[in-house]
Amino acid sequence: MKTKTMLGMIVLSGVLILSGCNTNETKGTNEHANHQANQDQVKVEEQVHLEWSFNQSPVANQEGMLTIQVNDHSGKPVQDFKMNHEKKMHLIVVSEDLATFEHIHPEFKGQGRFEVMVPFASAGKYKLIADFIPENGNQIVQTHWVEVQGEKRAKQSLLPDSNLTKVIDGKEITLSFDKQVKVNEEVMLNFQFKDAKSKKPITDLEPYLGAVGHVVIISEDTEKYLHVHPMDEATKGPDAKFHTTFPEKGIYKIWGQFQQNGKVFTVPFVVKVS
Ligand SMILES: [Cu+2]
Repeated sequence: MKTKTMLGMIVLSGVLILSGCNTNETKGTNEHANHQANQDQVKVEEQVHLEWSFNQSPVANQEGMLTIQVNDHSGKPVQDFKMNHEKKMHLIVVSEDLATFEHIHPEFKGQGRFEVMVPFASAGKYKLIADFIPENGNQIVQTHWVEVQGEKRAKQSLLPDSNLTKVIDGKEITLSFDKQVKVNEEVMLNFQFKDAKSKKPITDLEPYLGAVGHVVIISEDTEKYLHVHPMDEATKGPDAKFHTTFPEKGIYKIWGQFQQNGKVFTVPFVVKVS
């Protein structure tokens, strides 16, 4: 009975809003055209129950093996999952203060079971966000909190960036919007890439998980999760454009993930939505 109650709580806490061009059945320009229709479908329903377990209680600086068991509402394992951007499950791991971010891919072992090693840099609370599509269902997002023991670090406060240009791995990345960012209004995010030294536009971005980039956006309270895919998945730069709609006012952290020369890089931004 206790397990049942806990599962129920996990299901409830998994009710997140997904918006933006973030669904997966459509590609490229169609993605945007279907945006409205898809948005209704991705409301998380009680299609599945997730059981989250670690092989040992998680400790900072030690990788723990996480198992996620996905069962249907009658308790039977979900037999298969749709490929979604080259993976059957995407797992985002963020610290409570959003200072750390991991995007990893649990391996499907059959019988509804996924396994992955999860790294935790320090002690504290982490939110795990699983994003997947059962073979006969719609996209599902469910979340789970985990308390990590061991060495602590100071909590970082989330402050909006005054400058939306960052330098990562020798690349200068600027985030801009096509208009003022307001709640419930679709906005276009443009990531522009230059070589940090020569200032030359970067035009050799490589596909990462089947698209030029992936953008994950999480609200300050970690309750809102947006996974956004590009409008033109095939572009190589210097611009990568994404559409999204922020569902509530407040501060959000945005992580853009891109690839060049075989290496994935992650660029974080913090913005305020009024
Ligand atoms: Cu992923």
